[in-house]
Amino acid sequence: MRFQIRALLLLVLPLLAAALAAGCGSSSGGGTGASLPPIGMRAPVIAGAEGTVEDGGGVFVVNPQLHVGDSAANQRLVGVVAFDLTGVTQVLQAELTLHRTANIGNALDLQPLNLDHIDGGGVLDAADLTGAALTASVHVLTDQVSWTLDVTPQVAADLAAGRSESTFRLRLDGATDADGALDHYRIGSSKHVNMDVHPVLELTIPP
Ligand SMILES: [Ca+2]
Repeated sequence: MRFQIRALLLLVLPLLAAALAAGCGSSSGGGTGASLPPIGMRAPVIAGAEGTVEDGGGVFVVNPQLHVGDSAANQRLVGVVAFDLTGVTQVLQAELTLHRTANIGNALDLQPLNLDHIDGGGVLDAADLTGAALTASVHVLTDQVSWTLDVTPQVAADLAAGRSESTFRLRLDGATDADGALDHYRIGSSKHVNMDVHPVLELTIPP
């Protein structure tokens, strides 16, 4: 009889322990996940995919400012900023901040200033000016010193499409006023000596 009881206990106890462990696991796992807050992070600028592109093929990646408007040769200039999404799989919120550092000539004559979402491919090239936007004029900007812009749908679209970067193009509505003089906005790039004017993409991601 004693052997029968012992055999029964040996059979039942491991099953009971396993059931308790499974119950505790699911309970504490759910509680822990629910209590963690979202994470805030800054996506790094991709230096080689950021800069100014000139109609006619000029590509400028080292300047401390993006030039958006036209050149003295009456060629359109657009600015491009790109951010590395490596390691990011989901985004709850994305906020892009840009800072104007100067207006040269009559840039305001070529307004408004448009922010396009483009597929930049991780490197600045002439196609960033000529290529069709993924979404044109995501935001139409008024003349301010700085802009803070919601780009959550655009970053989410990049992640959904498997792109490892988010790229935005700044362009004025008018290509050129053909006056043979520089007319452009200058917007801080990540190469500017003043870090306060660098472009910033703040992400909020799940824990
Ligand atoms: Ca001009």
